[in-house]
Amino acid sequence: MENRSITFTHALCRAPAASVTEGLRAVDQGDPDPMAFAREHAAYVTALRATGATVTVLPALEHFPDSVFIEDPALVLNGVAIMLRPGAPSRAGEAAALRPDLVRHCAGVIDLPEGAVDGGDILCSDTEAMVGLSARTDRAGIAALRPLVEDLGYRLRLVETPPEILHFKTESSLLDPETILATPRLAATGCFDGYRVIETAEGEAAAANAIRFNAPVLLSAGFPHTAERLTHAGYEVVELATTQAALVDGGLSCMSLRYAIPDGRGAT
Ligand code: CIR
Repeated sequence: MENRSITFTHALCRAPAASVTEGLRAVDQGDPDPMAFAREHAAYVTALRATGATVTVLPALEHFPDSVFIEDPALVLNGVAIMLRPGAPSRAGEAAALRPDLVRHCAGVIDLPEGAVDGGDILCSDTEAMVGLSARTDRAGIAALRPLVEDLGYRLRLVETPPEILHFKTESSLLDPETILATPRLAATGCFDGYRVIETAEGEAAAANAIRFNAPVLLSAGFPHTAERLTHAGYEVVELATTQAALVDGGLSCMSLRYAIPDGRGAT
């Protein structure tokens, strides 16, 4: 079976703030422990670096409890950053706070002019960006994003994030250019028609927020049946603890902006 690798040269992460205890969540199962969060985050950064990528960890932003989830305020395509407009009021300022870093790291920076879009609602393949309408991402934002994405050589396809799911990528991830890992309920919407879909195992929906980062698939620990499915399909699986991020509705994809810069520009 072909498992074409996706090559990322860089990732940007943000250290979790002590204020992550005030992070947004749909259901309160207790606050994350900042020290434990920092340990899990450090292991995550180590796993990204182990693939050979240059990983920059930006300093924590105490004013923004959810800022460790750096995927939400920006999208990087072809080395160009699009500053998004996070849909939660407490997160709206994260894009402006991140912008100077992306000016330093990326070939260009473009601002989404209107609407609301969270990066967690954008799943990119080699050719298209699937953008999920959700409580955080609205039609005005998707309409404003479309020409920006198309100018960078991608199609934009509007999809629906089912109402009970925070972000489209809470329940899906790209494993290779043709294959998506998704929960059965998201796959059942038909939005992945044309892709090969590997479904998470029963009771393991939270495993869907994985990332293919160069050779390995990084998967949250504690989902043995989904791990087995991926291994059986030929993927190298690296399991990482995400117990603290999960308490504030986060997972593996949310904690990095992953991109490729072929000539090493921005390699700091
Ligand atoms: C939030 O509700 O915005 C954060 N507590 C979790 C964000 C997770 N981000 C993501 O799925 N891309």
